[in-house]
Amino acid sequence: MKRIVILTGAGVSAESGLGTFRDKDGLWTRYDLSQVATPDGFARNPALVHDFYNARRANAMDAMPNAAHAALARLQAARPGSVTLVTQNVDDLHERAGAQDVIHMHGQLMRALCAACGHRWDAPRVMAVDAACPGCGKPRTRPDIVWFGEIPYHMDRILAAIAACDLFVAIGTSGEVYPAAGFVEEAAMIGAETLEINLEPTPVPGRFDRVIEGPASETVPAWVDEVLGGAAPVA
Ligand code: BV8
Repeated sequence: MKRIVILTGAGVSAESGLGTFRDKDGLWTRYDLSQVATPDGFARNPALVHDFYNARRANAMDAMPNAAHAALARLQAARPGSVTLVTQNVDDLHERAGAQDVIHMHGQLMRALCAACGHRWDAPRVMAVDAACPGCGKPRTRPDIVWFGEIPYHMDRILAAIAACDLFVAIGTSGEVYPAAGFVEEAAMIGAETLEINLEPTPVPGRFDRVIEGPASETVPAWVDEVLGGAAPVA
């Protein structure tokens, strides 16, 4: 049984209506990343950061998983214990499509974190700057999101899964943010096959053994059918 590690990015949620970051009208073209996705930005203007994440949380809550999310959940269910699903996304669409044990390396919109005591809890739909932490009572709440300059979550677990995998698949990610962008090299180094599924190939030619181009809601279900059904290769 092939051990598969899958890394998803914003492209897998694009067809659910959630914006990507670096596409033409992406989030980073409308917001200054340093103001809303860094610890300094939060220290300088926590209200702006909460507004940014409150808007994205509402979008995510109102969005529906798409066929790509459903196909990945189907693959996991068909291959229990053989599929590790890592996501850079902070939405919960993988879970709402039925995926289990999703590894959110950049945190989750639906979780809150206390900057004073480290307590975590389910985030309300709208978070406020002066909301008290349910743990310590201090008004230091923040979204449980990994910002630029912060250490991504679950790195040991992710690197261990990559070190033991037969196939690494990157779906809907521009491969510009590290350390996630370096996972494909880690996989290639231990001799795993590498596959990219993206609307258009990322700019580094030859970074992946194989590339399947097209919208995730079409290419991911077709790829999962190929893996499960032994259907003819998609591309
Ligand atoms: C860290 C939360 C130390 C916020 C995010 C070298 C080594 C280590 C670090 C660095 C390094 N060089 C630079 C750094 C620092 C920095 C970094 O990488 N900067 C970049 C900008 C150069 N990294 C960090 O600060 C990280 N921390 O390094 O700590 C360390 C070092 C080593 C080991 C451990 C610790 C922390 C990074 C996390 C930042 N937080 N998110 C939030 O979400 O609000 S990152 C942010 O970018 C999102 O999480 C997002 O998921 C992520 C990646 O973006 P993508 O998901 O790829 O989205 P993007 O828009 O870029 O691309 C969309 C893709 O989808 C495109 O390819 C498009 O073609 C495709 N697509 C579109 N539509 C579809 C589609 N595909 C299929 N179907 C479609 N329909």
